Amino acid sequence: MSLKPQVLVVLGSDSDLPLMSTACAILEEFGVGYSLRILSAHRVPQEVAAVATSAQEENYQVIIAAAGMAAHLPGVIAAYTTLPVIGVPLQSKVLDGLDALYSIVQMPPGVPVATVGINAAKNAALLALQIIGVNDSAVSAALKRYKAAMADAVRNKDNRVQAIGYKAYLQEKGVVR
Ligand code: RP5
Repeated sequence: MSLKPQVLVVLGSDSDLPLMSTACAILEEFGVGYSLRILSAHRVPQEVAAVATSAQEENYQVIIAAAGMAAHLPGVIAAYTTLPVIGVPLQSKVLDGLDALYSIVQMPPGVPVATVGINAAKNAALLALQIIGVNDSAVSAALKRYKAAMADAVRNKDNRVQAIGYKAYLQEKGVVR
């Protein structure tokens, strides 16, 4: 695994950073380098075009682009590059993220954006790692360990609920009914 930035993470605003910091944390956990930029398709369109155009020659493998509201950032980036672009629609107050989801997912034929769920920063980072893992056996092996740990966690929960019943299980988890 390398710390050389392989993932370009672009946010439409610094207000997107608290949520998207989860994606950065996952990339760090896997030891994959990334660059983080705050750029807006509407407020600084020339900079977006320049960054997207040069991303491939700068050796990025994949781009994660997150934005809320009329979220054109991932689609505009995809227009300027053949690198895979993962779009993250972010929740806004008025339309709850559906505005961003529709803006990102409904790309015209020829310019795909791999859209994850609303606010799905974690899945965006994991999908980026899976793309890198196609040609990086260390990242691929780390992803397999990650999935195995997830499966173990579910098995432990299943064993526990079977052992003590749902009432004690909820009590143990601090869920008040
Ligand atoms: C989008 O508009 C950004 O991605 C952000 O989610 C939303 C609001 O931006 P700010 O007004 O907080 O900068 O472009």
